Amino acid sequence: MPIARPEPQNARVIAHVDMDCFYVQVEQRKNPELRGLPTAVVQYNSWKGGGLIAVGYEARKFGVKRSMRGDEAKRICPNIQLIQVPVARGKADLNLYRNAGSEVVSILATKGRCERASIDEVYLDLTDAAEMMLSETPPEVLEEIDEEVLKSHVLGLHVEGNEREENVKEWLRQSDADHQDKLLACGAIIVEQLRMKVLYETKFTCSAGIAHNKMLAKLASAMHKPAQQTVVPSSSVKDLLASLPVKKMKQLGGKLGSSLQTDLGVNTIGDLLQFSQEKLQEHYGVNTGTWLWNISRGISGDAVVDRLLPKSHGCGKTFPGPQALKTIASVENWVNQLCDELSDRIQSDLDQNRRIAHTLTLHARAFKENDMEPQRKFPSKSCPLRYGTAKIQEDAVKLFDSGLRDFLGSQHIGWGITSLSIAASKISDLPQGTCSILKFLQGKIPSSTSLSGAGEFHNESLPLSSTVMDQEIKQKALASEAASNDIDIIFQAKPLKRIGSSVGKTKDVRKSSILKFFQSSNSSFHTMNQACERSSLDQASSSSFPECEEHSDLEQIDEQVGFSEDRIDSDGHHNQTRNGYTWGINMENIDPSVLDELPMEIQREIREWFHPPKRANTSRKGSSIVHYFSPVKKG
Ligand code: DCP
Repeated sequence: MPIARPEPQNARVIAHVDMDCFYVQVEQRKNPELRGLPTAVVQYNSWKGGGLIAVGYEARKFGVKRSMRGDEAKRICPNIQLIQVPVARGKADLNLYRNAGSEVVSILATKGRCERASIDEVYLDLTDAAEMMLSETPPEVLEEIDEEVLKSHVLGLHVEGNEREENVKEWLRQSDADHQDKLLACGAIIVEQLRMKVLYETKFTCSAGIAHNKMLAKLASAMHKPAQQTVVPSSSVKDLLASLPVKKMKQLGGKLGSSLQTDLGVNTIGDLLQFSQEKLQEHYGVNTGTWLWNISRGISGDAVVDRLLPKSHGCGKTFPGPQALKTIASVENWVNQLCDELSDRIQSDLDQNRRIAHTLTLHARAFKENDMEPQRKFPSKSCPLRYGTAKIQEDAVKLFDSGLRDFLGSQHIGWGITSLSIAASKISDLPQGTCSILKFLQGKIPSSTSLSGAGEFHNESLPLSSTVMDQEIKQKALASEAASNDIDIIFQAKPLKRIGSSVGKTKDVRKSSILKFFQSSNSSFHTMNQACERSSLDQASSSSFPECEEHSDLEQIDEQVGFSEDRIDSDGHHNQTRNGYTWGINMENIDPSVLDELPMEIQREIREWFHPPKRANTSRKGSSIVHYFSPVKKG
């Protein structure tokens, strides 16, 4: 659903930068002999020459389009060079293109807030840079303006033939323009500089739109391609939208756009102007109605989100027609391959960017054979993500099994899978300090002891259903899952012991920062451990099942992963208890240099353990954590 957001009060300068025929450019850079030749990149599946996924501009002149297959493209452009997308694990491998996109992003991100919107497009908020230019070196004082900036298209500016560049120059330098237009002029100069830098450093061309909001910038970037830029002054917005077909607007390509056409007779965005806000709200609800009213006037307050890295990682494969997968074995084979790729990607995200993903989701498209009822959708299923290829594969297969059970219900009929995809989402930064302390611990704790500790938390296996009856078990398992992923890795040198619920004083752990830290960093410890001890942990957790959920319940699942109690027992040991399990911590021998590597809030909390506020019946005898934290003392 679109969300209506009002424009902020002060004018912004937003750019949308989109690479030109991106995969083709990447292939041409790899093989410069292709430069200047009509070129297209085709899918892995080579049926009828393979489906075209990227078409170079030289080939477009012959009428070659993305919807064509290689054979058809060859018919209308016999010299076309068809390059097959790189292949790995039996499917397209997009890493070459992803990495090329990252090169571009790192250049674009130097001038302002940068949001990577897809593999080859980026939004930039250049407001600060434009304001600064306007106050320090406004275009009107510039002796010269780069020729490339003068090639900009300024919507609403009447330009003819040879005077075009002169007119653009005049527009850029007009001293009597309003502040908004002056900012856009600065934006145009900044974006051109960035585009030139991208070209110089990566050899890629890109096109851009420069406007006061994301919606208008995106519309504009596609207006003049390749290697050009388009500016949208406020005075041109009405004309731009008046003739824009509704389906061209982002979020209106689907059902909502169709409804506007059939139910309201609206064909262009400009047609929406005839409806009052109330009328639109009556038809589409308050939020969507307001959004429609706003966009018809070029109003869109969406912020450029600071994001250089993808929000999630996903990989999928389609199995059209006769290729549909009809046995569990064939599905497992593909799930395993997809998981293999996903695992590599989240691992390199972790290694390169120190980010961890928390949720694993499996989507599929399926059909039932001879099913007379209307086809049900195959439900998407999710579970907490455990790092390590084998675990991801194991969990994904279980998600599939669960989805298939729901899909088939009580029917015993044949089925087929026409597409499979898995995704790792809920990605967050690894907290500072986590890496080094875990490396330290890795070096100190023999893997065999880690097994004993982890094992105690992992022997509850779960049914995959998510019935209410299972809630309690589910909570335990999720907690257990979190424990195996997080804390028991740190405190695992000794087996966790069970203590009675009456031991010690209790406090609500939801208020505890260290527990919040452990909770929010969820699988990070597990992850780091994994890098060194994959196999031992696999063994340790082999009996645990992921609890899976329909996709819509992701939020709920994350909330359920938590701790139940946090205790100081009567011997002065700090005990963390979850679902009846606890471990004892005595702090007196913790090496302070190790503490320095923990996040500040955790350091504070642990230091408080060193010097706890006076309380009755607490002492600090009976160390156990010393074995895990101190590099010098053993046993
Ligand atoms: N892509 C794909 N399958 C699609 C659409 C696109 O694999 N159905 C890939 C190939 C494209 C890249 O994504 O090169 C970027 O897609 P764009 O829609 O931005 O198109 P191009 O960059 O190829 O061309 P243009 O210059 O028109 O933006």
